[in-house]
Amino acid sequence: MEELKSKIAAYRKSFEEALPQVEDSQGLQNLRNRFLSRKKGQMAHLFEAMKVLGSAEKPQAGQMINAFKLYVQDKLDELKQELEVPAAKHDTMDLTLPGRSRYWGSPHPILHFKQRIEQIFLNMGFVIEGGPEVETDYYNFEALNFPPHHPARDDWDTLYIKDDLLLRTHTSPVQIRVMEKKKPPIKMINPGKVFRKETPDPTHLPMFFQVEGLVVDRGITFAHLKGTLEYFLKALYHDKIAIRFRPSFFPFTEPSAEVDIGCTVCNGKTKPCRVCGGVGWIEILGSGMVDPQVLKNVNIDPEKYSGFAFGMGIDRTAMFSYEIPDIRYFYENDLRFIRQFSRK
Ligand code: 2NL
Repeated sequence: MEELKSKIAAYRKSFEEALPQVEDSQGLQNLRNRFLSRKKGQMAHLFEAMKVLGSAEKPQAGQMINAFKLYVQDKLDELKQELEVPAAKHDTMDLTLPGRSRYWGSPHPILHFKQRIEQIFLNMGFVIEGGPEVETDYYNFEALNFPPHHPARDDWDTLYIKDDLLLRTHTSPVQIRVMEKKKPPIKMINPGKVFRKETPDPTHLPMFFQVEGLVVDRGITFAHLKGTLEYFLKALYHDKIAIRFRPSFFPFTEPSAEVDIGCTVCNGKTKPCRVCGGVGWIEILGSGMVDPQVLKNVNIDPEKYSGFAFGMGIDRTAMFSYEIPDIRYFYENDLRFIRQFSRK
């Protein structure tokens, strides 16, 4: 019995020495044969040696040899897997396949559209300005010639913080602030957030983006307004886009005009068009010659200087351009929506 025990210990030791030397499946097979071969293996040898023991000792001896055998089998199976896995991986990996592309992130569609607009005006020599989102009644309404009881001043439309403090309802106060500080020539645009008291629906949100522009200098006429806006719209869409000017009214411009472009989807040819409703035209900009009273309010002499201004909704125009049916999609942060605008 003692002899058997020391044999098992010696075999175990030689197995443990041999195991880390195995480098490939051939080496593994050799080791397996050396220990587990039915006839000549070390295990067969041990079972042979057991035969000489008395019947009282046999069960314990059998247990010891079996435990050793299981141990050897386990270790060999383990090593077999280790040797096989990398080989299998190599066999199934198709090195000619293109790599998996990674998503790099992209500008939000509103930001992207805003940057396209900015670039067109930068190319025409405009500068980009900005200003506060919390404004006073004076900059948001008074300086812009809104009469005291104009409906826009109603707190039905405007989000008031205090009596004289409100969230700007348009970006125009920035132009007033710029005209107060810098004297003509002024050639600027100012994009930014504006706020209105609205219940969210497919075309309204209490916060959205606008971009406004202002040019003030000696001798600025409606022809400059028309040429600039036509150039801008042709750059934003394409040279052949139809453009029309319609008379309109704003408290801060006189005369005023709204600008429409021909529907880029149906061009007025299909009656119920999902973009223009079959009208054929889309209202895209408001504009006009700066009212002389507004110039006086910022101490610019309207006898010497004149100017034109315009404004447009960024969200609204992006919705139309990308055919997005609901403004709320822009702000839900659903990546399935956002990633459609990624520049791959
Ligand atoms: C629209 C129309 C407009 C202006 C904005 C403006 C600003 C100053 C003086 C005169 Cl300081 N005008 N801005 C002028 C005409 C139209 O916006 O539909 N916006 C979304």
